[in-house]
Amino acid sequence: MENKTSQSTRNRGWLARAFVLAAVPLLGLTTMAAPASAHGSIVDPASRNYGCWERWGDDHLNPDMEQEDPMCWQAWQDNPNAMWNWNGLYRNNVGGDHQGQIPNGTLCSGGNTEGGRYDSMDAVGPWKTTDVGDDFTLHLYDGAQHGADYFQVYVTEQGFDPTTQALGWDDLELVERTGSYPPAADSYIPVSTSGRSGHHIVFTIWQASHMDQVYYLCSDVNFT
Ligand SMILES: [Cu+2]
Repeated sequence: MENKTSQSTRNRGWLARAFVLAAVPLLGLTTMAAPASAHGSIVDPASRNYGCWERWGDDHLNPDMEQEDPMCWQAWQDNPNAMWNWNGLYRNNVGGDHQGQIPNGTLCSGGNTEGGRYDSMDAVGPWKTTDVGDDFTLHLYDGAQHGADYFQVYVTEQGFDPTTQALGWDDLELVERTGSYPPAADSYIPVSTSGRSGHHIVFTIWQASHMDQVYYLCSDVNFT
């Protein structure tokens, strides 16, 4: 009896190890996949899909996510590639006509770009926020080092409620338009705002320099 129990314990231990070993190459592939399609995103305050990737990328099947982080949950359910390709939320050949090409209600998905891969980013609800003050700095991480012709940074007007309202152009105030940035892995964009409190959306347009490629990035913040 004793032997049998310890045999069965050993077997379970072996099975658990085998499972971990089997999972490691899969994780490796996922990690390897990112640089191949590497572009970039706002990593602080985190864009919606970067935040969901950062918080849950190594644990995205955890059912606790549904309660703890429901907006990430719906995003992972909708299409995990929105997170694995957190750096690929862009449109090409927009010709500077951002408002014409990105309809209201689709700003956070770049106008349903990439065949709708990022549509879950437009979902309305309690996205996790990053605390900021009136003056804060956006951090763009760009593995491809495209540089920028400019960044345009918008913040939702006070009174807009991201947890109940779909985001449209009329909800936004332009708070920063920069000049060009040289190619770099890390770029920083200082922003000054006033008169806001609570949950807001920071909407960043990154016009890359290597070609007409534009990134549309929603970051949820909490003005403290
Ligand atoms: Cu790119």
